[in-house]
Amino acid sequence: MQKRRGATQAKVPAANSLRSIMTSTPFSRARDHLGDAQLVELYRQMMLIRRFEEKCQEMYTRAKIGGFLHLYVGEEATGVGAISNLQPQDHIFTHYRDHGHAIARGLNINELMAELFGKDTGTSHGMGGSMHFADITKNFWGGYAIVGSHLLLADGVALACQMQKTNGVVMVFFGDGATNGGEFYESLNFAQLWKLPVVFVCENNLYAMGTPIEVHSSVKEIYRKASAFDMKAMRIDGNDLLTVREQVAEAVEYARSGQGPVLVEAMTYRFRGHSAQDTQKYRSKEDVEQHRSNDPVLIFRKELIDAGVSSAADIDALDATIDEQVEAAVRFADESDVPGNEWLTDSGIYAAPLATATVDPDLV
Ligand SMILES: Cc1ncc(C[n+]2csc(CCOP(=O)(O)OP(=O)(O)O)c2C)c(N)n1
Repeated sequence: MQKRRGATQAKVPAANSLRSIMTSTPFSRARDHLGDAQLVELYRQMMLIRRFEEKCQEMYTRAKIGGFLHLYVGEEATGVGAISNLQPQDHIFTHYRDHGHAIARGLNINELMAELFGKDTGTSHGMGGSMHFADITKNFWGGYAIVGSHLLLADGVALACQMQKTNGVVMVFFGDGATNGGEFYESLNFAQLWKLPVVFVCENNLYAMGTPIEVHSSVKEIYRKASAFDMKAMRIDGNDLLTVREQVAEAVEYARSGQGPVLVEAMTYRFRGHSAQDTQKYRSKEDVEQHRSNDPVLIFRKELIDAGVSSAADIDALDATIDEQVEAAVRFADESDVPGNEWLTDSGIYAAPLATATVDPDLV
């Protein structure tokens, strides 16, 4: 059988070996800057995402959750570190691997679990599911299943922020595979041309479904793709929470100050399959195990304990609280009702259209 073009090329280095060529934020510096309570809070968010998703996998296996389920396990440091830099007036768009971003933005986990269970109490009344988490009260615009499509929406909201002078920044998350589509180039071009306040965060987990990056992209260092548009870009260790936090802070500040967009390439790895149904024939168990030794949640946990920020007993207690919260979310989802039929006709997709919006003439 003929080999796929590019399949024999050298493997992309793992995130941990890239650490040596990327600036890593010293723990002590971050501690001085953030304080101990904030460090523990960042850990709490990562562990909440981890436990929530492990429970999702279990509930999927028990057929409590249907449809697709794309887990973020292994990539938590990128989402938590990046989103921790945002203000309430800022906006987030993301792709179908959206659980981590939603939790980091503070969406209610009871409502998120109910959304996965297809219940009326879910964030979208159970009609969006795993790939479409959203909460407009938190400027969390979703969860999009069509690869790359939401990058253009991010530009649109950033343009609104710019025109309305809200001082808001838009952060948009996507994978390495999305950077081969036309929407990626359109959105970068437009954002740079109009100096839109967008932080593009590419979560480079080395695979687009079962296709390794060396097979799907002619340029392996995604951040270099920004150079086609003279855009500021950086490649960072996405598994190092404090590095993500510090580097993305710079990107957010740059965008907020009106200097224009930034492309951040965060090197990371997903420990689970592309979706819950993935048999993962495209990578070896040994590869996955090697990356698991660079688990961002466990590494940060150890750093907190070693530095004396928190005792092992206190962290264990925090983990136990998180487990209880996740169990409570499952109970809440289980006991909630499914949406009624009125959703189809009164406010769902067959409802009468909204009144025509008026446009402020000062903005056009
Ligand atoms: C326009 C479009 N083409 C194809 C698909 C099918 N598809 C779903 S996920 C995916 C891979 C995307 O990989 P990547 O952007 O690297 O994100 P990751 O899943 O690794 O987080 C593809 C091709 C899709 N959803 N939308």
